[in-house]
Amino acid sequence: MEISNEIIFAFFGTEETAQIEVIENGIINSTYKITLDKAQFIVQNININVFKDPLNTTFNIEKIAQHFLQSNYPYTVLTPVKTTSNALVFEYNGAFWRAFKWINGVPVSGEKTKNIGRHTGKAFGKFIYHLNDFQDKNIVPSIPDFLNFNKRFADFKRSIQLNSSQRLTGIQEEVRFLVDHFYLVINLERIIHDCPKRLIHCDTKLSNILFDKEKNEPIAVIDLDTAMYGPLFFDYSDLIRSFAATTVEDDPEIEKVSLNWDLFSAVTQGFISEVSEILTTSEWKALKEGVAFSTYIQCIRFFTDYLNGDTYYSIDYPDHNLIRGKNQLKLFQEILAKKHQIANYIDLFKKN
Ligand code: GN1
Ligand code: MG
Repeated sequence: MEISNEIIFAFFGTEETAQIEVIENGIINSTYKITLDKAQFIVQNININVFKDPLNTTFNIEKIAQHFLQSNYPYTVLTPVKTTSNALVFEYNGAFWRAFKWINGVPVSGEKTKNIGRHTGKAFGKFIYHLNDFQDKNIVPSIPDFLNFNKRFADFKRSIQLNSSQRLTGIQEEVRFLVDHFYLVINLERIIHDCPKRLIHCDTKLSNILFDKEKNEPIAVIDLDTAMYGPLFFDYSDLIRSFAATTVEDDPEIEKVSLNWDLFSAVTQGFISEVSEILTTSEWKALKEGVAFSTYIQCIRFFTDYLNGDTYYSIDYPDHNLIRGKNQLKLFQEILAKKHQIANYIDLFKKN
């Protein structure tokens, strides 16, 4: 979605000196850096196929920002900037736009290290910890059923039955494996039932943390679109999926995909060190039982989109979702293979 001067004017009352830069982060929204004289901002087009209620999605972020600003949250707060007529979202030609204060940090671009892993785990752990006492009934899930795992599976089954893009023949084996592992969802649902619902991030990947360039430490947790009430283990599981993998989620060299133990242990240590104080017995159990869960769900989501003809995720080439699905399937298998080792490692942090 292309940005135009009208949008910049709506938020800042001027567009004359605006310099526009595209920011590549995420596969759902389109993001721009706007520089006006010396001030910088983020302006974002909200993908309304995914976030069907862009105003409430942004309102959630505003409420979380207010909570953080009033607490001793240690990071810079992602803060929405309103339009000159005091609106959180600006509609223009059927598209929805919003702006944020600029945060002077950078996503990690080089190799993932244990040090970055510890910091990343800590950053997402602190995010949850500092929302421990945040009970706002007005938080509306930005995507209904985002954490409804039975529905994710039902959607997957429907895409198999419909086979609308005639792609099923090529992935029969993968589909069978995933269907055979549905018991994971059933087992997890039982544990989740006993876990408190917390405000979690739901997209805990490295690129959603901005680091201080000089100190190489986190300064902000960003991309709060999917922040909603749900089970804490999901954020941990997604952190493992995205951070502890040996390669990126769309690496076509599937044989390269595995779990890097050093990265796994570093990110786990960082995360648990921040949340252990608030974890319930069921949550400890869910961390162990659910470690491969988000990878399984992500895998199903990529294959569902592939079977549906690529209607959800943006793709760079025709088989992009196929590669993503295969890649995540390999990761899922690798995590499953280390499940006991992982559980033993998590137990090391449990004091009683
Ligand atoms: C999407 O657009 P991005 O990268 O922030 C997706 C996440 C997936 C992720 C996989 C709203 O996030 O759930 O884990 O892609 N966000 C949504 O890269 O579906
Ligand atoms: Mg996201």
